[in-house]
Amino acid sequence: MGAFFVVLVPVVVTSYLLRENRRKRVRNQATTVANVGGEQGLTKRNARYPELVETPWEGADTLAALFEQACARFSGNRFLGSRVVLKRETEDAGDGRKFEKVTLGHYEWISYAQAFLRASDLASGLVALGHGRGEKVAIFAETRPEWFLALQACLRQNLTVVTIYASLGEEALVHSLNETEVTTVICDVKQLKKIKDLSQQLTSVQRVIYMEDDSITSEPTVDGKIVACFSHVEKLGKQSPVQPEMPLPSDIAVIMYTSGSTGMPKGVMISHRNIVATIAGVTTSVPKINTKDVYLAYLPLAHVLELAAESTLFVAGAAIGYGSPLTLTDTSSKVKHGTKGDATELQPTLMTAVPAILDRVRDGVRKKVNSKGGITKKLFELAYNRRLAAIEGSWFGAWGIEAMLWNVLVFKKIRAALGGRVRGMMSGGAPLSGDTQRFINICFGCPIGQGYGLTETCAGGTFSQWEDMSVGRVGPPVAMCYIKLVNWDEGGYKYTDSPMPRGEIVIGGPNVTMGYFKSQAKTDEVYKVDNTGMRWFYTGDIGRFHEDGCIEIIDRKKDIVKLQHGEYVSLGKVEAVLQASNYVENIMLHADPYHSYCVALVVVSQSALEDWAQAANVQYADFSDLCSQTQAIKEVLSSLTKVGKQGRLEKFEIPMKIKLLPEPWTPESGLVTAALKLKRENIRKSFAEELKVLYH
Ligand SMILES: *[C@@H]1O[C@H](CO)[C@@H](O)[C@H](O)[C@H]1NC(C)=O
Ligand SMILES: *[C@@H]1O[C@H](CO)[C@@H](O)[C@H](O)[C@H]1NC(C)=O
Ligand SMILES: CC(=O)N[C@H]1CO[C@H](CO)[C@@H](O)[C@@H]1O
Repeated sequence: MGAFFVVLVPVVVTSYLLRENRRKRVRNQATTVANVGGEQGLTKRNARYPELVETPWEGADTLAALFEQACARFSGNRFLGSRVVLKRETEDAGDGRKFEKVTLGHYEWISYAQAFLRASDLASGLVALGHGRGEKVAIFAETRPEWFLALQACLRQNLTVVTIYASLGEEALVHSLNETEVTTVICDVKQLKKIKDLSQQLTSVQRVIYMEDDSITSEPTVDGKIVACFSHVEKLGKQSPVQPEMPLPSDIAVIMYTSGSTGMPKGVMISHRNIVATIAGVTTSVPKINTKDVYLAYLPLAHVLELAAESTLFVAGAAIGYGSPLTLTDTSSKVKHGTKGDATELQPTLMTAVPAILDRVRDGVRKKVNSKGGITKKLFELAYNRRLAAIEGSWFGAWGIEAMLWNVLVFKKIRAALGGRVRGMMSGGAPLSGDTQRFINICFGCPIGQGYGLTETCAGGTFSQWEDMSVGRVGPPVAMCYIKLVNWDEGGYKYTDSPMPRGEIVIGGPNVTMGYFKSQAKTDEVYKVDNTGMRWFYTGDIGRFHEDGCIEIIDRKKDIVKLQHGEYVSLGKVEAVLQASNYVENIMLHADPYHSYCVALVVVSQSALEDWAQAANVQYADFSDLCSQTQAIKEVLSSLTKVGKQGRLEKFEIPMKIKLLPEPWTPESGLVTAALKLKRENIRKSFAEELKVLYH
């Protein structure tokens, strides 16, 4: 017993001191107040640097220059990896539905030097194919090495690249290509079909270059356009090389079309200076990215988050292995049973994920543990709660040996699902729930760096510190930008509020983009230039500064509705709380200013509701029938009320009536954005009838 204490006490004391030390460091280091121009407010910047950072290293002030220099620095290193499809099969699910299953090979890599040669050849090939100076190229494809090579090829010729989410509708596609007068489209085979169908309307497009894959059986054609495959264009370029035309920092590198919550998508003009500043900033936020890191790339590169992440990794000389959301793990839907998913094959050290994906990972693990039941479940719960207590600071659980024990006994198997080597994840695009953050921290044993940023700020904004274990916050400003809070009087938020200053988040610095393409009026609404020439973007998000300078997003400007009796309801805030109900897959709160209460549309979790129905002995024909039953509605409503009360919502904030929807909301249906944020206007329109009934 005595010996036990001799060992235990020093361990506990040391770990306590280490933790206190870490807390202090976080508190002291995060931010300093900055003196800037523009609208009055409270402005902070990252305290680790005396000035905003603008480039990762001297002389690398465009993405094209960075690429050339990184490829020379790391020439022999592995750079871009991908897997070939060995076999495609169609499997019957038994209920008439058919699923495609693929068997994929090992990762095959090209080095930095090879990537540079291929991008240079492709750049020359574009010229040889007739693409003119100053004309724009669109890349319209899923994430893969050729996407990245195509981007770098264009930038080397000072060509602006237009990017479009693959999930935007046809109308949006035609609109973006037409508005930017794109003459060459580089796409994958899947998107080629779309281009073919729409070719009549794509009047400016003259050339289509497709990235070949194993599904091509004959040479495709598109009416009235030159069609060439990727490798052919590379070959053309090899035969007739041309001098690069390197861009300036102020030249536009990318026009990124993002789905607005209303109307046609808007093209955000991102300059080389913008992207380079973002890379410089993110590099300072993720600790020690280096040539040994392996990154699993699978999110759309047409999303600024992924573009920033991959760009940051190549500047560090890391290896980037490409995968897809449908083949991510051994149990992903498209992976042939018994073969390896991308993560287990690649064994990445770093990954990026949007909160919706992490939520799914969490639910998947929970479901698996619950289905095993018995001792497995008990052990998991014990381990989880012990680790949770440790992370949240109860002194005993921080004991390192215990953590090791749980890792070996319980978490190792879970970690193996992502290859077992992940040392950090980056999350962005939407707020991550505290519950999911903790779950990933514990089960995968790695920190999650949460970022807050927008396409309009080239992903720049804030990024949480690796060692900061608190939840619900998005960290201090990244080293390349200022974060300013300004008053929003209508919502009652002031930057002079105490103890925490609150207000609309305004982002300024070299990362702030040049505005929306051909849309000066919209640009002027949300961008402002101050008397020192600094650009500021008004995000519409409401945040507050914690004592250590970290930002917490607490509200959204346009999502506030004033009810009949004058109470303000913040839709986003309430939805975030109600999301905690296990019945909720997705939820949209609706508040009509002409009524005194709220209603909600709830996309229900099929498994949760059916489990309840079975336990409660409720009979139903099919899931959609179950969703319409009064008893089911009552059950979900009472669950919402319960989590609402736990989340300290006011009575008027909790929906009084709800409609259960059996069908999920997907980007294809136009009800959520590609980043899975609600498109309120579209949802309101689609369910106008249901909403009317709820207010009846
Ligand atoms: C790059 O292209 C843009 C648009 O065509 C042009 O305005 C700019 O001057 C070019 N930059 C250089 C360095 O030639
Ligand atoms: C394409 O753009 C031109 C102007 O650049 C416009 O007149 C035309 O209506 C547009 N067509 C479509 C299909 O959007
Ligand atoms: C175009 C732009 O926004 N330029 C600004 C970039 O940031 C620096 C400060 O770091 C300003 O001086 C520039 O005006």
